[in-house]
Amino acid sequence: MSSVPSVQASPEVVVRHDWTLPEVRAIHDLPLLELVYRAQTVHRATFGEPEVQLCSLLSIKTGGCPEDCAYCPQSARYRTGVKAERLMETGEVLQAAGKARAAGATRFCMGAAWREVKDGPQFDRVLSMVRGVRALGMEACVTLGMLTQDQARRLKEAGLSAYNHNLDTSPEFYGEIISTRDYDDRLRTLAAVRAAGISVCSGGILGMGESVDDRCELLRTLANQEVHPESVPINALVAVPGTPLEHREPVSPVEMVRAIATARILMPAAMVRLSAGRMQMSQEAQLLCMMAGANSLFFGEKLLTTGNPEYAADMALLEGAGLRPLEPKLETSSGS
Ligand code: SAM
Ligand code: DTB
Ligand code: SF4
Repeated sequence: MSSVPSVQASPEVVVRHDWTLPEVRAIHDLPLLELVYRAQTVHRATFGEPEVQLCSLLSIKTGGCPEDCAYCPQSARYRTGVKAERLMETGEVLQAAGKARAAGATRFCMGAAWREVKDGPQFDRVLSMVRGVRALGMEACVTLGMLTQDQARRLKEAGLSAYNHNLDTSPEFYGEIISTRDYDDRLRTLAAVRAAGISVCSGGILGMGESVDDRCELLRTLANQEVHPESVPINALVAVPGTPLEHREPVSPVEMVRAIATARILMPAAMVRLSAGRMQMSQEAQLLCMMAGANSLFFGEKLLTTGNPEYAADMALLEGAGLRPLEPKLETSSGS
């Protein structure tokens, strides 16, 4: 089943779910300007005039996580200076959501440093946050770790638009980065989200020491899902002191552009989000990512625990490039 019935007729736009690694690699390795041109052609055929969705991110439960994800400042196993905090109160979260909306956000994403969701008062509180964000007229996305089918159903009932759960990298490289869960756990949660009728947000991180084939395998795994993810965040590693990856070399902007363009070509209708790592990128590099098909940003001075460009700088960047922020659309709870 395809998620882009309306664009199938355009010859540039190919919607497939059976990509091979050599095919993906051939796209990824195209001469750069040819790659960007093809990605931009697919982008325009699918979305028309370029628009950028502004998303706001809030860490509703910070730090103290039992998992050992080597990139993550919130794992309790590393000394990163991130303190473990309790789950925020619903009122505080909705206040932040209201501010984000006033600043132009149309999607509010809430992250919790949990391995998995446990039923009980904390999950009930997250459900009330989701209901509150939806009542403000924004898309609501949460990322809470692993989920059961029943928890996914309850999130759907609360009106959740999307669930973020990144595959992060290829199945082959995954074990080098995380040992406390495996790739199939990730895929099972994504299947539960899909089965509950919630939009899937799943992407990855560049710059962890993975090969180009690992990046292509990640994108191939996402694109070969029975239904493409509606949202694909592409993060550049933020190398946080105290994590095992603190000394990784920053990924080059051209590598970000190649991954984004490949994601756009493989998953024409997905929102491709230029996510973590923008502090390390020039404005020109970010614009090149948008030319290559990125159509969403997290704005606001903080991601979950690390920094992000200043609001005024982002607005100037978009305005200078003539990129319109996506208008809030009145939608049902069935998602983005
Ligand atoms: N605990 C939940 C989970 O892991 O699914 C949700 C929160 S977790 C922080 C969300 C995502 O943030 C991770 O899957 C990872 O892709 C991204 N992330 C975390 N730390 C990062 C870093 N230092 N640089 C780039 N992305 C990062
Ligand atoms: C995603 O792919 N990137 C966002 C969001 N999904 C939750 C998180 C980025 C986190 C970067 C590290 C931090 O700020 O702690
Ligand atoms: Fe925990 Fe998520 Fe960070 Fe992994 S990425 S340590 S699961 S908060």
